[in-house]
Amino acid sequence: MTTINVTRRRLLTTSTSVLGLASVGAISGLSPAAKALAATQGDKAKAPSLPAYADWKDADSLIIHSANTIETKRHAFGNGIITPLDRLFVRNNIAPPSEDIVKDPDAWELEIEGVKDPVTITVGELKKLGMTTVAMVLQCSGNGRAYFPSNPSGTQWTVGAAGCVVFTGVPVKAILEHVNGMNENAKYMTGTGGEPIPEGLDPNTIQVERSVPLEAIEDALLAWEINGKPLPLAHGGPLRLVVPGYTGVNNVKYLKRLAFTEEQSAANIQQSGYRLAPMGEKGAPTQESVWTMPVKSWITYPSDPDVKPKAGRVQIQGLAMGGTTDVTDIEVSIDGGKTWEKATFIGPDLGPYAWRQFVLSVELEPGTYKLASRATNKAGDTQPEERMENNRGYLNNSWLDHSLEISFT
Ligand SMILES: Nc1nc2c(c(=O)[nH]1)N[C@H]1C(S)=C(S)[C@@H](COP(=O)(O)O)O[C@H]1N2
Ligand SMILES: [Mo]
Repeated sequence: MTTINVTRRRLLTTSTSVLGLASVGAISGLSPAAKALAATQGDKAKAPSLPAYADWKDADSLIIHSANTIETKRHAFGNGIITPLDRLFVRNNIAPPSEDIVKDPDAWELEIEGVKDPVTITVGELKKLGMTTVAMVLQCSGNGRAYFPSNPSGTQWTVGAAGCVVFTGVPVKAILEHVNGMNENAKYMTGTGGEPIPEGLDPNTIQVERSVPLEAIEDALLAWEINGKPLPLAHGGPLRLVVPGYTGVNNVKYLKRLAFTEEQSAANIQQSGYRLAPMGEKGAPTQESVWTMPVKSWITYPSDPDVKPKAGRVQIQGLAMGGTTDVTDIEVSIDGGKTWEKATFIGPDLGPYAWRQFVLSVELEPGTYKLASRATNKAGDTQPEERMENNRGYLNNSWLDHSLEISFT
């Protein structure tokens, strides 16, 4: 069954790629589990190569959808809790700025507005204001989009537009202290990306500028380091707004302006992009913005379509995240969700925003099993069986969609 699916996918990829269509979404007739497996491996035969700004990444671990959309293969998260940088996904909505901006990171300038004492400050100066570190899941709003039966437009991410990383920088609260607080009328924290905007273009059409509610300030930081390394251009260097618990897009890279605003950004990416639009409807400011992440988990082992797992004693492994609060429970099913067994969290607990590794030790007869995982967080939210339908395919946390059909020999 696996072989057939993969073959079908290759054929479809060949025919649709000419038109520039996303490949995985074309496999609409398959069950979520079959889609999940077919999609895990990307397309080795035709994989485009890594773009220059990310050419230091490990191509074998990645599905290169395009120069600006690169995902981690399901079996390539590794067995540790932190996602290695060379395997971490990359997403740019528009082309990234020149590599020159990370040559002298401390010289990068940030404008701070909507505060009592507005200031332009360098990264070098920001480093004197305070320091914090957070371990957190960075995840694209559209991660899991490939499993929506409605085939929403956008990158056909499966599970790999996510990683657990460690950011280090200055707390936003420390910055606010430095500028004597925000303006009284402020309702949002707005971050602006430093991509150059072509002359003559209305910045609102392409500028990556996102607003988040003020409650996000509590744990937010401006980061210059990721996993112990200076923030590379691909991940937003020299300076990135980091908002733990919020989806990828709210973590603005190449941050050139931080503002405390009464209104949300006027940019399209805020007004109509990243909205939970009803099916068939365009995004609009009246709809809910894609901000916080829901509870979610997925199995990572076994999931390599090139390796046939052996029956007998098997350690089923995966990753589980709480979203904005700790993940507290994890269950695994080997029969497609008919019955569930409690799995065990392993490894360190790096706080509410990080994911946790889990394992379930089982004895399996040869045969085909449908593996699923279902997480619950501290707020009592459990992963639903079905995704929440929305026009652009955001926030998929359906356990069924992320399940996998695996044959053990
Ligand atoms: N300036 C800027 N920030 C950005 C983006 C962008 O295109 N430009 N893309 C966003 C989106 S949609 C995601 S999912 C994350 C991806 O982060 P990563 O490339 O470090 O994995 O960055 C976010 N921040
Ligand atoms: Mo994203």
